[in-house]
Amino acid sequence: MPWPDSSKDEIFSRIAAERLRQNTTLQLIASENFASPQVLAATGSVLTNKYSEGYPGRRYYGGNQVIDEVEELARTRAADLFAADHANVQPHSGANANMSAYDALLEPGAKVLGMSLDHGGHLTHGSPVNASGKLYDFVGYGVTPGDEMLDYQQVEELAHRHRPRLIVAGATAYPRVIDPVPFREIAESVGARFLFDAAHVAGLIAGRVHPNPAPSADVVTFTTHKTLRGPRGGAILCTSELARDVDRAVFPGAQGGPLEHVIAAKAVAFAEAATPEFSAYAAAVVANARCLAECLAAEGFRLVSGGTDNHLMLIDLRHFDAELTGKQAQSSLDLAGITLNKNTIPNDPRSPFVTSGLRIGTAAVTTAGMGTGEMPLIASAIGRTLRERDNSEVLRRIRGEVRELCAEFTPYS
Ligand code: DSN
Repeated sequence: MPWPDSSKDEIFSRIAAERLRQNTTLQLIASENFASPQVLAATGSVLTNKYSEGYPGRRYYGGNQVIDEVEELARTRAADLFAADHANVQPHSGANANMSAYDALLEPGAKVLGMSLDHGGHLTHGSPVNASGKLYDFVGYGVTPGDEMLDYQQVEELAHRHRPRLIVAGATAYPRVIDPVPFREIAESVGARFLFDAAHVAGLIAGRVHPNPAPSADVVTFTTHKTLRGPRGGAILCTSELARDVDRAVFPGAQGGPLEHVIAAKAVAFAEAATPEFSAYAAAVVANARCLAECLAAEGFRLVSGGTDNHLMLIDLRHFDAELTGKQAQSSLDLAGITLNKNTIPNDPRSPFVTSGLRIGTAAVTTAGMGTGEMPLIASAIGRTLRERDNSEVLRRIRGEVRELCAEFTPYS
């Protein structure tokens, strides 16, 4: 076959450079992970060539016999993994999954409760700069001013005051368990639907270390690439009653041709997540997060809510150094080979581009094989980097230590 010779395309040297970066620096972004070689193989397969608008058995193009089997496997595995009636595995992302779920459940202008972005929610939970906030009338709830735990009482009060059509639970920067049961009860008490956005904790739910929202929620949305450790993408679970509306909202409502190579990779990840090894992994992610949080507290950092029950923690930097912003801290840590992200903390006086906080997650380093023996080393490296951030010699030394640590725990050797 006379393929063009693009093997020397500089893109491939950039991919090699990114692999080297992932192998030799600490990946602590709470929404990232390392997908398995099998997930990567499926994502890079010939399934990328196929158009398959529609659903298994009801496609707009021919030649979908194999694709139908792949997508059927993916949706059956997803539904089984979370004990849900129905799964739609076509959303290209978590944001797409949420917008399609809203479209299935709501009329434009409908009142919705969601967690405020600055308290740990997500853009698609009604931020005014996002389509969710423009199309629907979101009211935000948050964490308590005292213990910084999710304020279920506020959710209940707001639900009774505003009588929303939908209550959304779930977060991107909240370090505690979100209990679906009180949300279900509050939603029922006001006749609202209940959507649980499990984007961050899907792997912890699959691994049975966090409560499964599927039996309580009308709809569960999630991403497949965070703690679940699959390819980049989204998915929706729902009751049988809502299956048709959800499917129609994804296609033709929001998307065209599904990415069947990614759906195949999702199927691989769902099967991997159903194993006892994955449950052990999920438990290790949480144990590592708890250990890292304790070690960071010992370094002088204040943790929002005092710790963590999941895969992530939020540091309030003001306690450590009143002058240090999240933006500066992220840059200094990057120089030391420690990759994480600045993040607003509840009631942050600084803007989302500057912030007073850092978000740190343990999903990727746990996949790489690190355990509670390595967490004190990571906490120490973070503490020393931020204390000595103006000393390039110290940062260079820490960069060397990080490289040595990562050499023992290489995800893609
Ligand atoms: N960007 C994701 C995160 O980092 O949590 C949410 O969409």
